[in-house]
Amino acid sequence: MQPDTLPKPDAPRPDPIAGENTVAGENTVTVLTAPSAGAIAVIRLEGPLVEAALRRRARSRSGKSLDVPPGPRPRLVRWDFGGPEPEEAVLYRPGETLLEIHCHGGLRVVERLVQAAAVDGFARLSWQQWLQYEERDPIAAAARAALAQVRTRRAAEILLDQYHGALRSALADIAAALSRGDAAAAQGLRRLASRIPLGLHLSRPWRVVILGPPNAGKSSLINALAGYDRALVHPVPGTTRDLVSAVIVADGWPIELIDTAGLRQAAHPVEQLGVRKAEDAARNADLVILVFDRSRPWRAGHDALLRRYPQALLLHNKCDLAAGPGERPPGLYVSAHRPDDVPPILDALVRRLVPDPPPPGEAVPFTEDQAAAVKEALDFLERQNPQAAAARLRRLAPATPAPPALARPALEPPALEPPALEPPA
Ligand SMILES: Nc1nc2c(ncn2[C@@H]2O[C@H](COP(=O)(O)OP(=O)(O)OP(=O)(O)O)[C@@H](O)[C@H]2O)c(=O)[nH]1
Ligand SMILES: [Mg+2]
Repeated sequence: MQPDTLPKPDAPRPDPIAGENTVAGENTVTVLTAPSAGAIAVIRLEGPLVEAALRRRARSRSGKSLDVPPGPRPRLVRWDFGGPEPEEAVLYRPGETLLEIHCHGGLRVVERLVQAAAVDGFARLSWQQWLQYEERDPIAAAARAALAQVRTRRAAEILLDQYHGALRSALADIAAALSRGDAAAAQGLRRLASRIPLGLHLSRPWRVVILGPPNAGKSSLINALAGYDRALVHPVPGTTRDLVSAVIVADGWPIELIDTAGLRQAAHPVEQLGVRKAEDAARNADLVILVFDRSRPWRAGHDALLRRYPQALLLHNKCDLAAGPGERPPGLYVSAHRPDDVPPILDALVRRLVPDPPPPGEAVPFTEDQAAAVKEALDFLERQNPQAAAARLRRLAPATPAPPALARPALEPPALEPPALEPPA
């Protein structure tokens, strides 16, 4: 039998991972839809207090109290959340202690319904916390959370592979091979580590910073690559001052392009600030593109830039014009004014960022925690300690996917003192 009285605020909470329920014994409220305004929001109530909340808040059109037994059929009700007018909602109650409220997706409506649930004794659980309970496998939980952030289908496919077990089984295989003293383990572990940069970028675009002398055509290039006029273009050198970014997709990978102020000893203090910002952005970039104006003479200062950014991808721009004097280092010869030059630039970008894309089903670590664990395991192995390496990997993916390794999320206490509900009829 389900308890029907509200918990005392200081009552000890039961262990959330003791039972089969996602948060056994706990009363929680979670917004399952995206944290922004939408047409419909889904609010999930879970716990022994669901029945009491229903009795308190579910009303018919005429305002009568409604019985909503568990079952597959959704019910259209008016949800009396304590406001001037009850809110129309569709209720779905798949189990005794589970209730989904599908209501208007306006931010205020959602917040007021959540607050009403808090008054009824339900603690707020973020969707990320809810996933950790819901998914007993921490890698699957992390994959689902990351999937909510991805921008491209290709990134989503890789995360879905990890959700379905690619990373989990690779970790288990490598750990077993390490324990056996199998030499193949080292290779597997190195391969996994080599996937880390890609994995961390699946839900966070690569950052590519476009640098070069003033007037080289940097802003024209970001516009050409983005496919729209993102940045101001002007014949006067020193036009761009702040960082201007555009997120694009190239070959299925999310890439943030950042246009910058032309690099020169600027006299104007605002331009100086822009140059400093450009250099800071380049320090944190995954790749720098250096753009030079091919119609102008090649200068010693350009060589200095090459030495400063030796890994940069070089573009010699304005190739539709006559070439300026001077021998140039190898690079791509392009024109920001020629649409046909865009695909080869994107190809070159992608080859630099993802030189070896993973085949379908390949294991890819995709969170900072996973990356750290793989790197630590590699460290242990290099220090001739394969058993410690295996143990580190096993901690990342416990053999039985029960989540005792998960820290129990801190639950917010109910916002207000919960009023008593009537005892069951
Ligand atoms: N003919 C030709 N002109 C170009 C090309 N790319 C840019 N331009 C012109 O060069 C001038 C400067 O272009 P921008 O894109 O503003 O150059 P920038 O490097 O962003 O300049 P700053 O922001 O001042 O550093 C503009 O008049 C552009 O139209 C090109 O490939 N061919
Ligand atoms: Mg510019």
